[in-house]
Amino acid sequence: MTTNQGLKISEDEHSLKAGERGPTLMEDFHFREKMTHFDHERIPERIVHARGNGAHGYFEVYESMKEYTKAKFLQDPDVKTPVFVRFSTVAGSKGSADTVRDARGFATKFYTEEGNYDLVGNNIPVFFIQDAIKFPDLVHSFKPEPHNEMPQASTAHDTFWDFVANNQETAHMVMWTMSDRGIPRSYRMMEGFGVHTFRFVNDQGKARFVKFHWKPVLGVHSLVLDEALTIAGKDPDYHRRDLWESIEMGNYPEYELGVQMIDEEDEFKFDFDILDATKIWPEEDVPVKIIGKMTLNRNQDNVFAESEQVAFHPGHVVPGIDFSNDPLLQGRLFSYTDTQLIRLGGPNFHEIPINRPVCPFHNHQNDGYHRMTINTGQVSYHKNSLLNNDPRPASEEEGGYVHYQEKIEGRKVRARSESFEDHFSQAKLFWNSMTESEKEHIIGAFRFELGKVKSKDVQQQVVDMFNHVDAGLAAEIAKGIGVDIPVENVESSCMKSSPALSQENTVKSPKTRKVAVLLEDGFSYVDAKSAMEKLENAGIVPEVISSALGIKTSEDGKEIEVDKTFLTADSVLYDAVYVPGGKQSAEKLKASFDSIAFVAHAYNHFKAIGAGNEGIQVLREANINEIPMDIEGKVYFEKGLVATQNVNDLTAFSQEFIQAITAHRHWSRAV
Ligand code: HDE
Repeated sequence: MTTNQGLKISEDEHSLKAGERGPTLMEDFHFREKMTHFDHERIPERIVHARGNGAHGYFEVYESMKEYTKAKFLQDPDVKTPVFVRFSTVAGSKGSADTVRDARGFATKFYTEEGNYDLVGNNIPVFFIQDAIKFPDLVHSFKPEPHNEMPQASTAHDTFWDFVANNQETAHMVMWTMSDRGIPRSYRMMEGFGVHTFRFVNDQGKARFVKFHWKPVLGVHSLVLDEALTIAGKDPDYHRRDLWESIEMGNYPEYELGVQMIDEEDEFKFDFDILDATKIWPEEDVPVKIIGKMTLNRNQDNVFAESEQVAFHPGHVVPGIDFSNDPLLQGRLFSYTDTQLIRLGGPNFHEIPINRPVCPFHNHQNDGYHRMTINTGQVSYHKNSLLNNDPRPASEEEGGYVHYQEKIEGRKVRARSESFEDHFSQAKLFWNSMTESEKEHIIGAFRFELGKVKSKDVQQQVVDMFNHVDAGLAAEIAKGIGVDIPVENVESSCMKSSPALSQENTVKSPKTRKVAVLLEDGFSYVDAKSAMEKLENAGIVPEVISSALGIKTSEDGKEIEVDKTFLTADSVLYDAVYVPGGKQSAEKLKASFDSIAFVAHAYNHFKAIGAGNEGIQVLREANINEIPMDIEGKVYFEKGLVATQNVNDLTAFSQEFIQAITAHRHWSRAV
């Protein structure tokens, strides 16, 4: 151990004192250095997206995208481009819970040989507002209210909904945040979207409009609201833990990159403006071309050095990727560098290891706070003769970035195009695309959020606003929060739906799902062990939960180690529950409030539940009575409940159970 000057430290537990019981001396440089450094450990948290965590990985393109873009990292399937991804919530502080209802940030830094490219996206493909000048207002409205700093990490309060009702361009994104997308099951199971319209430019100079999509290989899955709220207390780190543990276990998160492209000539062919960030390009109209895959395979070494200090910026582009005139994007292009200057303390944040390009970089920018590199020599300006004009700009052929020469004509006005005026058609499109259970969740979310709003007037304004989306939705919200059901018929006439928007149509996979196996002494070893092995073979992760840590012994004297207890675990932290047989074990579980609550909550949260032999009685004790008494020698499978009685071979049971887990949730279950 040394001081920061490299001096070896002989002692690190006692400050230097005048006598053993005397005052500390000013000359104690070691104490002063240690304490001063500690006093300065914090930097300002991000104004939005403060709560986040990341991982390293790589990106590979499936086939050359030369026809569409000259971006080097999209040319060669043999090239692995290193990436760092930071996932985040938007509203909460750095220490807030992961599972709050919110959009999630999904920011990717590609360390390409042509410089860093940042795709700074969200898990929702649209945004609340259309023009960046409104961003400070939006953020002020959803942050804790200034007079009492409440509530934390939540939009369920008056100012946010007042903003919504008075800025109705928010309608579409509000539908998304009130949907299941607002409470993802895992960072590994959510989509990412670049949101804005960007441009691809190929080496012939031909440009196309492009939108970026990340599609998780495990599909898009969510929690239910009650579960998300409980997890916020039981494990506020739920999403970062899930990401960390998956990578540690070798279950590397994977996302395919997709692009939607529109030819420049087709810019005006749509019934929405493609520059409007409150609009999607429905996938059925503009297909998503899958072009590559990102794999996250390495956890960070130090969260501060990496997640906290990483500086993303939508303006970090490479040749072949350019901007559009989306007024939200244009404003972002200013804001991100500006925020890093205060957050990271000066203009040299590109020298922080996580932000450093992997290719060489040199220019005449010098000095400033925290300069790391030592610029040598006499010359720090361009053009010069003393250094033979070095470094000099590169031509386009040499890889120099040349902005796409879009022809612009117009008058300077503070205005918005009329083509940005329709706020409700796509909100309705989203609603039309939901299944019945997804619609119920949206209604429930509105009732929860607006139920916490104190102003009756704001509540009524919001209901009246969403009457423009769907009269049935507005009426259901109104009933739940005790305001008037609107009578005016102003519902959007949009009849379209987009199956790609419903999570019911997503990829379903059992891989990496967590199953709690509840048992006590006297459990059936065959039930527990052989089912667990089969689950593991399907990529599922079972954990044994019991009343105490240590070893549990089966009815035939075999041992199993307990992973967690009813005190340290909870059903909300698992995707499914399994109760193996064994008379003594089942009796003890039946007599315990904790184990009964565990099973009952899993049932109420629509999760797969498996039970073998006496384990079925534990389900009955939890008031789960669907499983008939006479399943002797058979496997029962209905609404995510899978049970078996006196069957020697658990293959069929395990297969059904795995299928039930794969389904994610069983909405047909009446709760
Ligand atoms: Fe951001 N946003 N944003 N944003 N944003 C920030 O930059 C901003 C927007 C997004 O993990 C800030 O470094 C403006 C849309 C992510 O480090 C700040 C506008 C989308 C992250 C900022 C938007 C995003 C940020 C705060 C309206 C999805 C976290 C700290 C024009 C496409 C990145 C920081 C990370 C962070 C400004 C809207 C995504 C203040 C002005 C739309 C994922 O610069």
